[in-house]
Amino acid sequence: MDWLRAWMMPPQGSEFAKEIDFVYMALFWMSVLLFLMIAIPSVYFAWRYRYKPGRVTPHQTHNTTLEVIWTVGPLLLCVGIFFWGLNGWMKYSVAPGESMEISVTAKQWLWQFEYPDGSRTINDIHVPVNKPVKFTMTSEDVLHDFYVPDMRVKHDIIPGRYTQIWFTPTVLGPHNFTCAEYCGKDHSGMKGNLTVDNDADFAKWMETGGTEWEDYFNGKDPKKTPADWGKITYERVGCNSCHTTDGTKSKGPSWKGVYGSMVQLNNGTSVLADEAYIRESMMQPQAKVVKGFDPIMPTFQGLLKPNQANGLVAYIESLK
Ligand code: HEC
Ligand SMILES: [Cu+2]
Repeated sequence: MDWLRAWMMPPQGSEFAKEIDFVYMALFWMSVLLFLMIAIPSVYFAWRYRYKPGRVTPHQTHNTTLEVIWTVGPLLLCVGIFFWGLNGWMKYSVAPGESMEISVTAKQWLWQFEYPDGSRTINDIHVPVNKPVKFTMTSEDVLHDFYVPDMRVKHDIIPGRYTQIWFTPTVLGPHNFTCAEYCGKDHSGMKGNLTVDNDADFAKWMETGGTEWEDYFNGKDPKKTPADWGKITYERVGCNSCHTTDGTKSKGPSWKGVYGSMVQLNNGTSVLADEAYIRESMMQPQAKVVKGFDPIMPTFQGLLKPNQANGLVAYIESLK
């Protein structure tokens, strides 16, 4: 009966999909069976005991055996189905600890995603195959609902609250997701694409990150180089409050022309500004202090996601 399932349901893209379809099809066939068990005798009896002049209906009180069977039988069936469903629900509700976490912010009428490394995307999700992924979701405005049919997951998103879903994708390639809670004028356009990648493609995708949200709203090209990410990070985490990129001295030295130059330090020595030096300056700024400046730069150890730190290095490198 696989053809029937395939015809009734979207493709199966996750481990949940198989289990949920199995429960669903079992309930479907039970319903078909019960329907036939009631409908066929009803039609038959209506014909068999139809009105005939002179036919007298015998007096019936009850039949204890029959009544016990048709009460206890369905009762056991329902209790069984309840525990079956509960078991699935428990699994569905609690994500495994090793899940990759993606934050979801829904708003009228688009989806914003943020990855553990700080990459952000709009209406576009990439996940690695066969690894559990957890979505922590909230809304900026009204009720929305995150629905990924192929994965058989769906959950309300509520402003001011966080809800979660998770799944383990098993089928490579594109899958759809959509908003499943009417949320206003463009609700029907609130959808996007989830791509399940193999590990190599996923790593490659993570390196470039996704669409920057602000750019998306300004209608700009979503593809970014690491240096582009560095420029965004420079502004976002506040390096720009002490560093300029045009050669002007601020609270800290300008980044223009630093990369590859010999930097004079306050201890009288000098050092080549290579990638290692730039990284050390971000993570342990007091290790080597530039001559003529106070050691006021805070450490960014633990505050920068890997893709942000890589981006900053690339950005500084690009400022010839
Ligand atoms: C509160 C001000 C302040 C902030 C914010 C700040 N820096 Fe600095 N930074 C300095 C100062 C002052 C120096 C020079 C003294 C020293 O080396 O510690 C410096 C030095 C550096 C150097 C070495 C530059 C050279 O000419 O050799 C690098 C690289 C650097 N910072 C990167 C960063 C990055 C990346 C960020 C943001 C993630 C950042 N800084 C944020 C104040 C700041
Ligand atoms: Cu919506």
